[in-house]
Formats: sequence, C-alpha cells, structure tokens
Amino acid sequence: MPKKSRPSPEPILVDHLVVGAGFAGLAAAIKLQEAGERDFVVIEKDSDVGGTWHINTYPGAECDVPSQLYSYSFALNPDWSKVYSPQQEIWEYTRKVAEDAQVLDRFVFDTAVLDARWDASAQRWQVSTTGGQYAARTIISGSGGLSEPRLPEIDGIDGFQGEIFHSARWNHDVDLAGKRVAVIGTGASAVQLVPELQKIVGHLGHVDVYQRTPNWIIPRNERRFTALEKAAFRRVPGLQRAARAAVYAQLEGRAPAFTRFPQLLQVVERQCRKNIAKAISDPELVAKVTPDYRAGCKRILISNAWYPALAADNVDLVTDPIAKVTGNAVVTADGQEREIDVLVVATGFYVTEPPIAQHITGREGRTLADVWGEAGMAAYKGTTMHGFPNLFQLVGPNTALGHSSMIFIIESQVRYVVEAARAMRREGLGAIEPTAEAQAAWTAEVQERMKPTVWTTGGCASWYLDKFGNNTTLWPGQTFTFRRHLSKFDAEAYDVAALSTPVAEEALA
Ligand code: N01
Repeated sequence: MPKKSRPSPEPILVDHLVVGAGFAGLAAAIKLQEAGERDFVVIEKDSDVGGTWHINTYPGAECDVPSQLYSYSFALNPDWSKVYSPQQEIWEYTRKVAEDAQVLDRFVFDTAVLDARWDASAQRWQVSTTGGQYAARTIISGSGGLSEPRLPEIDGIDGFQGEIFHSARWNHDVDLAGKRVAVIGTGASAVQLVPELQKIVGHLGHVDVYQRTPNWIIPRNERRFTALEKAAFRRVPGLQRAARAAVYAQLEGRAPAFTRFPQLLQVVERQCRKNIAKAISDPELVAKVTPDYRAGCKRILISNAWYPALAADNVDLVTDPIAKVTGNAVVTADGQEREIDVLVVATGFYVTEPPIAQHITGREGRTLADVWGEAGMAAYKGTTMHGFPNLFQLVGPNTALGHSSMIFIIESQVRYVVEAARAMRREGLGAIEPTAEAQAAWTAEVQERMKPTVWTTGGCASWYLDKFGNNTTLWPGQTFTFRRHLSKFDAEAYDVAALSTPVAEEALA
C-alpha cells in the first residue's frame, strides 16, 4: 500500500526526492529503482499517480497524441482501446505501470512541497512539505508544465453567484443538464469538452463559448483497435514496437515544418478549412472560427466534433471581448449580457512562470522564480540549473513539443538524470551544477534555433512565449536530437564538489 503522509519532527534523509507522480515522476522512480538507486521517495500533492491524467477529468478529456507513442517505451500496452486514448484509460495505464514496477511503496500522496532550500554544508536540499521534512541529496522535479490552472482576470468574476470551475478541476457534483453554461477559452481543453457539454446540457440548456483567438483544428483520425489487432500486439513479437515506430516516424516527419519551413504548414491550413466547411455553412461563423495566423504558431488541435458543436442550435460562439462578469451573467464589450447558471473557465495553465519555482531557493539564497523572473526560464539541456545544485527539472525549459509525444522527452531526461546520479555515486560527488557558461551557451543555441520556427514567425500570441517574448517552452528541433544531447551525463559542463559526508552504501541495491 502507498504510504500516507505524516508530519515528522526530524527530516527524513533520502538520496533522491522525486516531486510529482505523473508520467515524469513515475518514470524517474522506475528508472532510479532499476539503476539500483533505491533510496528515494516520491511526493505527490494529489491522491494518486497519473498527474494531469488523474486531475483532468472534464467530459471528453482524451489524448491528442496517439497512445502507441503516448506511453512508456518500457511498458507498451497492447490493450489501448483506440488510437487516441481517453483520460481514464491513460490514468489506469499509469496506475498499472506503477503497480507492475512495484514502486508504489515509495510514494507519499496528498503531500505538497512548501519550501526547498539548498543546504551547502550538508550538501542536501532541506525540504518542507505538507507531510513533514525531508533532507535529500537530489530533487528530481516532475511537477508538471501544465499543473497550475490559470484563472482569467475578469472584472467581477469573483462575485459570480453560480457554479464556477476550471476545466482542470471539473466539478462532477454539478448537474449540467438543462443548464445555461458559459465556457471561456477555446484551447485544447475547451475543444474537447464543449462538444460533450453541448450534449449534456441538451435541448433545454445552452452553451455560450467565449473565443478570444480561434485555433487551427484538423480532423481527428480516430478508430478503435480491433480484438485481432490487440491480440496481435500481444502475441506477435515486435509488432507493437513497429506500430509505435511508425507513429514516431510519422510525427517526427512533421517537425521540420514547425522548426524550419513554416510555409509548409499551409497544407495543414487547407485541411483545417475543409474541416470547417464540412460542419459550418454560416459564412459569419466560418469567418469567426478561421484563424489569421500560420497554423502551428499555437498548438494545432484535432477534433471532428468541435465545429459541429459550434453549429448546433444550443451553442453560441461569442467573439466580442468579455467586459465583466456579474452575479449571473457574462457581459461583453458591446454591452450584451448573457445570463448563465454555470461558468467553466478553460483558460489554461501557468506555463512560463511555474509556481513550484517560487518554493525552491538555491545556492545564492534566491528562488528559482526570482532567477527566472529576471530573464525567463532557462536550464542546461532543459534539465539542470546554474545556482541550484543537484536539482533536476523534468519537462523543464524548452523541452515541450508541438509535434510529438512528451513521454519521449521525459524518458530522455530521466535517462540523463539517472546517469548523473550514478556518476555522482561513482565519483563520490556531493554537489553538481551546470556552469554558468554551459547553461548560457545552451540557452543561446536554443534561442538561435527558435528564430525561424513557426512559434516565432507565425504571427500569433501563444502561451509558449514568456513576458519577454521568448519561447522558453518548446524544443526547437527533432526529438531524437534532444535525446542525443542527453544521451550521456557530461560532467565537464558541471561544477562539481566532492562529498562532504558519506553516502550509505545500503542505499544501493
Ligand atoms: O489551455 P490553452 P488548454 N479571456 O492555454 C483563452 C495541453 N492539453 O487547457 O488563445 C478570454 O491552450 C485563450 O485565448 P487565447 C496542451 O498542451 C493537452 O486548452 O490566449 N479567453 C485560449 O483559448 C494544451 O496546449 C490535451 O487568445 C482567455 C484558452 O483560454 C495545453 O494543455 C488536452 C483568457 C486557453 O487555452 C493547454 O490547453 C488538453 C481571458 N482572460 C490540453 N485567458 C491532450 O489531448 C485565456 N483565454 C494531450
């Protein structure tokens, strides 16, 4: 059974403290264990494994990356029900992987990091959590790029009298049948949930969708796997790996269009226009949903249901800017007031200012949020930060993708982190941190490669960009290049210090 969190007066000494039990933290736990690094604890603020796939339970939540690739390379699943798996199935997959790997006894749930400080004399991170204190040689943070909901700052929203919730905190206790619902936002989450909502509210209810910027949306090539396919995946050696490799190659083939030749994305725009034309005949609505920037500048979405939902009788797409929210209505800049019972905010997450950074204080007494606040997020190889010894950030700066599966990136980073942990043990190192020069050179190279990308040149404002206008979110290249960069732990790029206190040998298996 997983451990329950319990406040403890004395810090618990661990070699590795993994933060977060989503895809990243779980992979770290499994790979640390495989490497014989058995002295670790995973703390998770939620009540179970799965991260975003446990928390996001809004109707219609599914993955928009094919699950053959949106799964661990070391835990293929022959039982995916369809090409793009639903949330519940992905969450159950993470749970099963954790159980099969027998790591759950190292997980402490319902426990959040309050404060983490580097203690140079002990060469440990002193970490306070809602469940007690830890003193850890390393912190491996898998805290998630899309975990902290961003609520819109709209005049009067706090005074709304009806039910209000974020897409990532769906309130299943609210009966939506026959209700008048407003949805603010038209990103990946809204595109999945609005078509379901349209059915749930039914012909007695109504949905107003408030769109600030339209997205390019291609058809979803969806189909269920047959029993025969599943049996073949299970029994024919290499078949599922080949299917996975085919998906990988197909998605990877798209990367150059995003990173070097954005004009190629006009092909996607044509596909999207056809997707619109198939479902919407009203020219005014067609104009409203057609973006005026290059496809790919914002994440390209996939859906067969979004445009038909917008064209339905019980849905209105509102593009006038929201002026304010009153006790029972949303009021737009043109003065129109639309009464509602429920307000759903599908307005995304804090991505370029991750909240966990406020809780981590490095070698020079400054928080990661302070350091990143000055010039934007930066990390050597997207993983380690100058001034923050022995801290590893999974899904760190410039590691996210616009074209493929994040699980590939996560596994690349986890391999690097485990290599670093082994090198520290082998070489008797107590502290490692990337040199300022190595980190600056890496960041400069990434930003140089960002210049021709569609995210820079595509003519849109996206959450990929920070307040300085820099894209500190996405990896501007092929995923195999990223993996190659992280294929071995490069100690020469690091300032290292010898261990000042012995490490318990029994920590090694
Ligand atoms: O959030 P978003 P999301 N007033 O930030 C609008 C992943 N994901 O939760 O475009 C009015 O994309 C905002 O408008 P604009 C995926 O990586 C994956 O939908 O900024 N509107 C936008 O329309 C995705 O990219 C899956 O002009 C406001 C929306 O809210 C990421 O999560 C599924 C506003 C926010 O869109 C985030 O997606 C779902 C305001 N004040 C999500 N503020 C998979 O299938 C914001 N908006 C894997």
